[in-house]
Parts: sequence; structure tokens; C-alpha cells
Amino acid sequence: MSGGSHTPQHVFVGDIQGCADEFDELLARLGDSFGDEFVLHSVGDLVNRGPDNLRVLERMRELVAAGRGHHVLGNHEIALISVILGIRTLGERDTIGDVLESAEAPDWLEWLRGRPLVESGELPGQVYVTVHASVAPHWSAEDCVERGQAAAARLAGADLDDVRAFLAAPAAQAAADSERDALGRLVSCRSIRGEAWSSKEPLEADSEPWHRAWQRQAHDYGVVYGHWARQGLYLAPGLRGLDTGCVHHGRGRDGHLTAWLPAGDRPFDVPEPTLWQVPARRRYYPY
Ligand SMILES: [Mn+2]
Repeated sequence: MSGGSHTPQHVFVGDIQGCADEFDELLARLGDSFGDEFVLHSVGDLVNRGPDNLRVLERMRELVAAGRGHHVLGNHEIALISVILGIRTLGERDTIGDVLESAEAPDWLEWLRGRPLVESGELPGQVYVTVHASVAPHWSAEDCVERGQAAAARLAGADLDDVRAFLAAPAAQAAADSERDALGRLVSCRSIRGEAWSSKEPLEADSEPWHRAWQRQAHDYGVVYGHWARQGLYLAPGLRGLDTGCVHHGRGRDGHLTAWLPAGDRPFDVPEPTLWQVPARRRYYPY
């Protein structure tokens, strides 16, 4: 049990991507240690590339409904929404057929497009935001929340043609639409170059990881994020990057599901935080 504490244990988990067995193992361990006195925060990408997307979605939805789960949308949820809306076709590596073929696919569409892009709260001594990919370097915590809410409102709009236009906007047009720009930064961005952002890793000399520019701003809030399996676990003051590529197991490295259990005062400044890792059960990519 949680040592007599009256507050629940907060647990932040990286990209799950259909790795339902590993997610269930993590939930079972959390249940053994904390009963139902834990709150799970997902950085998004619950689905795709892995084998069992529906089961992961169902688990997360149950926790959210019970008031014990927070989930922000990742690029793979946006891809799933886009396929259901008919503005994206399935790629060779997409494994979201179990959701698409389910009788509840229309219901999943509605649930997913009602999810936030930014979750925020307060841990002892530190305000935090959870996003899938990045925040713009100059955004305050309030900016992150406001930008996320504005973009999420477009995604949740009643007119599906407006939603399609929002998601399908080409890059040139996206830069002129601040909500489309925010959506991209929140779910896809890895590198930035001045005002511009890219989902690519910062390979060129004039681009850099989004979080390096963010750190120069000396913000007083923490960011929990995922999306960057090749970077892997990233722990720095104010930053908790938790995508350790469970679904990428065997592609040149071991894959894990990683959960961070913040403890103590100013948990984003702790250099060696408590991490629980569940190793990938097998290789998920066929090559
Ligand atoms: Mn991602």
C-alpha cells in the first residue's frame, strides 16, 4: 500500500502502441502496490504498430471513466481518427485494423476526438503539463493548456467536414493556422529550427531538439512527453521523456514500457527518479 499517504500515487507512462500485455503487467504491478490508489497519466500513442490496440484503448477508457486516468492524444491516435474519417489510408506498418473492424469504431472515433491534447496539474512544488511530442519553446504552462484546448476544440467539432479540413490541411496552410500548428507541435514535433518545427530528428546543424530550446527559456513547469523512441528515456531538470520503444523491441535495441512514479518535492528536478519498466514480451516488427 501507499504508506498511509492519503494522496494517490501519480504514474506517467510512455508510448504503449498496442502492447497490451505489457500494459496489463504494469497495471497489475500498480494494483499490487497501490490498490486503486493510483492515477495513470498516458503521454498518448496508445495504439498502432503493436498487436492489441483495442485492449489498450479499453483499459485507458475505463481508468478515465473512473477518474483515475488521463490521456493525451498522440500522432497515432490522430492517424486512427484520420483513417476513420476517410482522409488517410492504412500504411503497410499500421496495425489498427482491430479498432477499424470493431463494431464500436464510430464510438471510438467520438471518444478519441473528445480527448485532450494537453493535460496539466500540480505535483508537490511543480506545475506540469503532459503532451505527446513537444511544446513550443516559449509557451508558458498556461499557453500550453490554452493552445491545446483550442486545437482540441477543432478536433471535437460537430461538423466532421471541418474536422477533416483541419486534419488534412497541407503543411503550407498549416503554418498559417495557429491551431493546426499547435496540433502538429503537440503530437508530432521532435526538432525545431527557429520558428519552424519538424517531426524529423535534428540531423542538420541548424536544427535542434525542441526541448533544448525549451530549456533555454528557464521555465518553471515540468513537461512529460513521449514520441521519441530513438532518443529513448530522457531525464533532465523539468523534462521526463518516457518513450522507450516497447513496440520497437528487437530493432537494434531492447524495448520497454516505462512508467515514472514521481515522489517528493519538486519531482521534475530529481536526477534519479523512480522508474518502473516492463520489458517487451517479443519483437513486434516483422523485419
Ligand atoms: Mn508518437
